[in-house]
Amino acid sequence: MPLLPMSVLLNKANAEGYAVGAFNTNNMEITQAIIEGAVAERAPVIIQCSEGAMKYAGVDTVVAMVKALAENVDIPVALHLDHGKEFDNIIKCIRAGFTSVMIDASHLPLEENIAMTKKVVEIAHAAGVSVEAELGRIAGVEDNVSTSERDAMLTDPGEAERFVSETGVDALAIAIGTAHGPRKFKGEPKLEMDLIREIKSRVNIPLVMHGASAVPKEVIDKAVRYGAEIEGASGVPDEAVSQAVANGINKVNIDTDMRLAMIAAMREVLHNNPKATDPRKVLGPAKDAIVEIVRHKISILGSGAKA
Ligand code: TD3
Ligand code: ZN
Repeated sequence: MPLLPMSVLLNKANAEGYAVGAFNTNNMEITQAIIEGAVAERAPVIIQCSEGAMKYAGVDTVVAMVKALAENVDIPVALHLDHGKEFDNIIKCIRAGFTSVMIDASHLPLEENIAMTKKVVEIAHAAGVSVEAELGRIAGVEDNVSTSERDAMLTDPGEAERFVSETGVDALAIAIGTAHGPRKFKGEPKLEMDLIREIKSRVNIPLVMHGASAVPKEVIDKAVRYGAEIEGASGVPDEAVSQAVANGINKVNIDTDMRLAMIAAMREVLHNNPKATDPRKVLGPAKDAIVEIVRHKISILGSGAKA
């Protein structure tokens, strides 16, 4: 199928009460794995690309690759820019054929976030491209936030209501206590489930959960067994993601789990096959490991058999 605007996938998910998986890519094997996993589950899927991935792979390469793979399958696929911070990058993606962009101006004061988001919505919508924006702050890998800092970062429901009505965004990323990367919580995982409900009751548009990787113990153990050094690993348990979806999340972002699965598989193959000289012998199993992650996530999100 040709690529679809992300709002087509998310509005259906919102109406039917499930979430679409949004998986980050930056090369061919990852993209193939995302599509393969989604096809196996008959699930709509979002392939997303960060500004870092644009730089790594080249925006035209990403578009050509995703289009070629999506056109050969019969599930709905959208191509989305993840955490767009530079206005230039957003325009580049729209021109290159992305069907959705995220404007992440969450680091700016509310008024500036609204103004910037409004501007992107006007341009993107004129091109038939969907827009996701972010309100509240989702911690980064290296951020070491205290409890009071964490609470200050959470999305305010009143602000969310105003933000959505003034900007006209198609989807809103909210801060509910997650963080990006493989070290999300210092102690027990703590997510604001009631906050999701509260925001949803006020805006009723598709809500987005960032930092949703589970950082599975078996994947970490395997990576470590073959030489990786990963300290303080912690992620969002599967049940918490399912509950977030039940409370109103319709898009769930996953990157770290795929990275970890890929690295663990590559380390295992290289360790067990010191004589291997064919990169496909390493990248093939890495791809298969990502397919497993994608399929498992889809089963948690409820998007299987929805294509
Ligand atoms: O926006 N993303 C993907 C990029 C984050 C860098 O890893 C997410 O929200 C995914 O978060 P996670 O939990 O996979 O790190
Ligand atoms: Zn994110």
